[in-house]
Amino acid sequence: MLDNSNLKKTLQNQGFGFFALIDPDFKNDTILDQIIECVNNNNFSAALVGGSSISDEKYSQRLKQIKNKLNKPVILFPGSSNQIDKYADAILFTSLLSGRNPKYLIEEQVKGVELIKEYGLSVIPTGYILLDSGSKTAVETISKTTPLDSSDYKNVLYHSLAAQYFGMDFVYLENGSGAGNTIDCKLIKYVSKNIDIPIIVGGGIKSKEDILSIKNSGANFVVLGTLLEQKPNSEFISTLLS
Ligand code: 1GP
Repeated sequence: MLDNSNLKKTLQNQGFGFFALIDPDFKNDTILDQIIECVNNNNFSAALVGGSSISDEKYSQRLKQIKNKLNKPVILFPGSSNQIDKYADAILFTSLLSGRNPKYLIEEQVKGVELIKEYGLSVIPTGYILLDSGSKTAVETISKTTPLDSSDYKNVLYHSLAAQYFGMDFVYLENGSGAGNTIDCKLIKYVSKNIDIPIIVGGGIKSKEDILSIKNSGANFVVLGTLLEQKPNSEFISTLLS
């Protein structure tokens, strides 16, 4: 169990680990308990909780369920300032640096700070970088931003360095939830060799091979979302994470 009082530092110094992504939306209602159990029973450092959009009014109720039952830190990963909630330990305070939409670069963040302060959430500043995975993802559609061309290594690095120079604690290279493929490992290696802050990688991870390649490329955290929803089975996930 991680020490919540210094979650950010603990995660930064972890070397390599896993984040479970839990989307607290209506679509996961019937499997939410299974997902929570799976996260509890496996080697996840924390759960990222949030979604691009929530289709009903039960977001906070589900978050409470997650917070009460999960024996790991709950880190909000909000799609907008509306998803800031008290049933969490921390928040991945992201800015969508790959995009040029002020709403996701700074406006939603400014809207969110009052509640973040009121709830005393631990803040983890993170540069969020959406990469082109070959097909349109929810983040792209909702944020109305263009992902970075993942073959332009220098541009991806420069965005990652911007996150570092802003003083952010992590850079999150995102291929989009449910992406057909994972991020090019040569790109991860190139970025990791040239920045000093830890890298979170997510989007389209489906197998142990994917995880090992991403780990060997120098990433610090791998995010599993869709896979957990498709197979919320502790044994399966345990084989994957071991
Ligand atoms: C999305 O990177 C995460 O923000 C997880 O992606 O759902 O494809 O695992 P998947």
